[in-house]
Amino acid sequence: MNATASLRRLACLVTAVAALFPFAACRKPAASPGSGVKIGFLVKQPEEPWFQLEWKFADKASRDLGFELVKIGVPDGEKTLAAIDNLAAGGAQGFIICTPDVRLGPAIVAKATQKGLKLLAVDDQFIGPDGAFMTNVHYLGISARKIGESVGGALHKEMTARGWPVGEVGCLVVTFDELDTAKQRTEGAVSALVAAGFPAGQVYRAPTRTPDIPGCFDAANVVLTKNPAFKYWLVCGMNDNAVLGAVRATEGRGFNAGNTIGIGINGTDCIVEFEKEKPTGFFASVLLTARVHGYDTAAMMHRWISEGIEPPLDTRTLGIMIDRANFQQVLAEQGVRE
Ligand code: FCA
Repeated sequence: MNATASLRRLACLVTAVAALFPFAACRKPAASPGSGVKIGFLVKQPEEPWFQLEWKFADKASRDLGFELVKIGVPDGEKTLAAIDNLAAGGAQGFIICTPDVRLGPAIVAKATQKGLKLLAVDDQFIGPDGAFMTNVHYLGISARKIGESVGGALHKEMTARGWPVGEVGCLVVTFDELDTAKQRTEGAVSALVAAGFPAGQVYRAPTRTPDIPGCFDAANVVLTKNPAFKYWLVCGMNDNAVLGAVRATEGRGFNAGNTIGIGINGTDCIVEFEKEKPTGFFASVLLTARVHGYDTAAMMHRWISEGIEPPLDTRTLGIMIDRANFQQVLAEQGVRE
């Protein structure tokens, strides 16, 4: 058989296979830039590297799939509702949001419904007027408790490897219980730590007023002042910023990488810390999947708008532990860093 004949045979085969899958053959092409699909991506803390990375991946989805992405920082309720109005006025068909306050859920849903916008909550799940999760709102978040447990387990493992005398070790947990994903993380960390044998009476919770480095620094300082006897500290919290704030507080009292083990969550807000020449008490972090939270949510919304395919109601993601030894390789593998 010559080349032309085999090409012809191949073409017949492709046509026959396509006939078996009519939906595949007829699938709408991805929306082109001129397709008019416009999607908002609203985040509560645009200054946090985690959210910048979500946006970066959402931008990539908009380029790959050919839609317009509108990124808006929404630090409070007023800005959130105004942003949704603006999106609707600008012709958007849907938006993804990490809300500044989960109790805004009902107001956000009402506004989205009124304006005919599709809605997907990311990271922080809406709470309804009855205090329960709004499980009818599409949501993609992390498996918070499991991730927290991995932090607690890793803290215990590292403390044991270093041979620290347990009686001289305190555990500082920066909490932010008004946000359930934060509470699940810190409770998961404490329960795994205690299950591994760490004394529950040596765990100190430091409730922060604001989920940023200065707030967590202040909260941690209160605990450190009240408990000056410990020679070693384990540190955890809802995310990298919580642990960074607490580690800075331990440093203020003369602690360092030799007697502090801090493990964060996000894996994105601690890169600068890992790049410092001298190790600090910030020992490791769970790198979350910003690609899934940014790219996949945007792609889900795009598919929903352009093809009518609804995303799953509830999606949960996991993470990978990174430290100074492996962060460069893992960040490259995960597409966070080239
Ligand atoms: C929350 C936190 C963020 C990030 C995200 C997955 O929104 O505030 O830092 O951890 O969950």
